Order: sequence, then structure tokens, then C-alpha cells
Amino acid sequence: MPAQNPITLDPQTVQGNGNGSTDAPALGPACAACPAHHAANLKRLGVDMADWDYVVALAGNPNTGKSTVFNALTGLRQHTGNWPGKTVARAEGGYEYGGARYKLVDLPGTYSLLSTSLDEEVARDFLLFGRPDVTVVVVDATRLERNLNLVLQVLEITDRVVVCLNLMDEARRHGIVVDDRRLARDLGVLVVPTAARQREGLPELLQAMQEVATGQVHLRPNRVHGEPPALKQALQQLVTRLEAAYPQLPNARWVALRLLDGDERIIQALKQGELGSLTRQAVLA
Ligand SMILES: Nc1nc2c(ncn2[C@@H]2O[C@H](COP(=O)(O)OP(=O)(O)OP(=O)(O)O)[C@@H](O)[C@H]2O)c(=O)[nH]1
Ligand SMILES: [Mg+2]
Repeated sequence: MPAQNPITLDPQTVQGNGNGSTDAPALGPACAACPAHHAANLKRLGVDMADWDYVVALAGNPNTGKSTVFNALTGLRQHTGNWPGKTVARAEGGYEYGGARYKLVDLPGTYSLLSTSLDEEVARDFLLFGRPDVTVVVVDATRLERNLNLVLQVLEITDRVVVCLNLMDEARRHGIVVDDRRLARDLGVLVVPTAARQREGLPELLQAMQEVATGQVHLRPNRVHGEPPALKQALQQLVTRLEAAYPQLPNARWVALRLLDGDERIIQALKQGELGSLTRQAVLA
């Protein structure tokens, strides 16, 4: 079924690519404007991309307003079910923006992505194997420090992040001032302040999601470094081999760290070629 659900926002925000540029997108080894998601893996994760251009994951700590954002963007065009083979509920929906169809998947609320609970495993697997075109991390502006833990973990897995700085009305009420520009600079990704219950900031959020999905902005997240020399060396070796095996892998460093940590799920994913398409040379090596 084709997506035909323009959301009800200011029509001025629901058109064009917003930057007035007519330049063709720069083509690298992988086209920057092309969808980044892994359709075959998404299908295994229960998300069929046949009628959609982009897939957006909504991640965040519990109770930060993910479902409020989800409902505001998708309206009635949504359905709920379970993740394949899991008892974890999933909501997915869609909207159209700037002539493209976006599928939005509401991930379970988690404090981390270390896969220590079923919810964390579901969220992590979706980001890692599905490779959403955009991951919106909804954070609570009144509890920023605690929420940033998850943001930094998501940034290890994907560059394609928009931070939705939600509950700004609550922050204001408590006299909390958040410098969203500084936060964006420090994290190296787009940050959009919102009060989702009042629909405040949602047009800007949609615009930011489009810019990331279509490759109009190229994000360079600031990741936490500082490994000891022995670990650094082991990482470098593993990363080189991973990148040879999976040339499109956006998060070889994170995968290497998990392998060194003995993460069974990642070891299994590697053995089964779930991380993406293995190159022929790597398979034959
Ligand atoms: N004041 C205020 N309340 C909000 C805002 N966004 C969401 N809420 C409220 O916060 C509560 C939690 O919102 P949800 O959207 O259910 O949060 P969630 O992240 O989906 O929660 P879980 O699915 O349980 O992790 C609800 O009562 C919302 O109405 C906001 O921007 N401002
Ligand atoms: Mg929810």
C-alpha cells in the first residue's frame, strides 16, 4: 500500500528539499543521497520497505516522549505488533515529507544498547542490522546528562542521528536552559529542541530528518576515544579486516570493540554475514 499521508503541519514546511539547491548530490562510492538502510535485514526484522523510501528509528530512554513524537508525525497511519520472535511490542507508521515516504519505527525505551535486556537487544539489532536512514534519539531536556549516555552509544553505531531535545517546556518551567547549538557542535549531529505534546519544534524535526535521510548534511559525530595503546592496536587490526570484509559497514570500530568484548550476538552476526553484504574476496579469504 503506497504511503499517502501528508501530515498536518504548516504546509510551508512540507515541501521541497528546503535548501533551494539544485546541485546534483555528490556521488561517492555509495551515493550520499541514496537510502542507507539494509532492506533485506529490515525484512528479517519485520519491516518491509517495498513502499517506502526511508526508514527512521525512534530511540530514547523510557518516558522521554518517543510515542508522543511518533503519534504526532504519523497520525492515524500506524499499526502495532510484536518484533518477530519476541514478546516486545512495536509500533510502526508512516508519513510523507518533501515528496519522499518515510517509515517510522518506535523502538523500545532503553537506557543503553549493551543488549542486557530484550528491549536493548531489539533496539540495538534494529540500528545495527537494519541501518535506518535516520535515528532520532528523543532525550529529556530536564535530564540531559543521564540521556546522553544512550546518545553516545547510538553515535557509535550510526552517524545518521538527529537528537530530539524534548520536554523543552518542562525544562523552561524548571528554569533549565539548554544550549542546543553548543550541544549540536559538541556531539557533531543535528539537535532540534521540541515540546512534542504541544507539537512545538516538529516542523524543524521533520526538516532535520529529511536533511539526514537525503544526505544533505554529512554528520561527523564526536566519539569518545582514549583507548590504551594495546587496545588501540588490536582495534586497528580488527577494523582493517572488518572494513575489507564489509566495505559499507558504517561502524567497524564499534563492532570491533564488541568483538574484543566477546559479545556473542556480534560474533554470531559476523559468522552469518548479517552485518551487511560480505565482499567476495573476504568470503573466499
Ligand atoms: N510537558 C511535556 N510532556 C510531554 C512531552 N512529550 C511527551 N510528554 C508526556 O510525557 C509522557 C511520556 O510520553 P511518551 O510519549 O509515552 O514517552 P515514551 O518515550 O514513548 O515512553 P515509553 O514508551 O514508556 O518509553 C506522556 O504523559 C506525554 O504526554 C513534552 O514535550 N512536554
Ligand atoms: Mg512509548
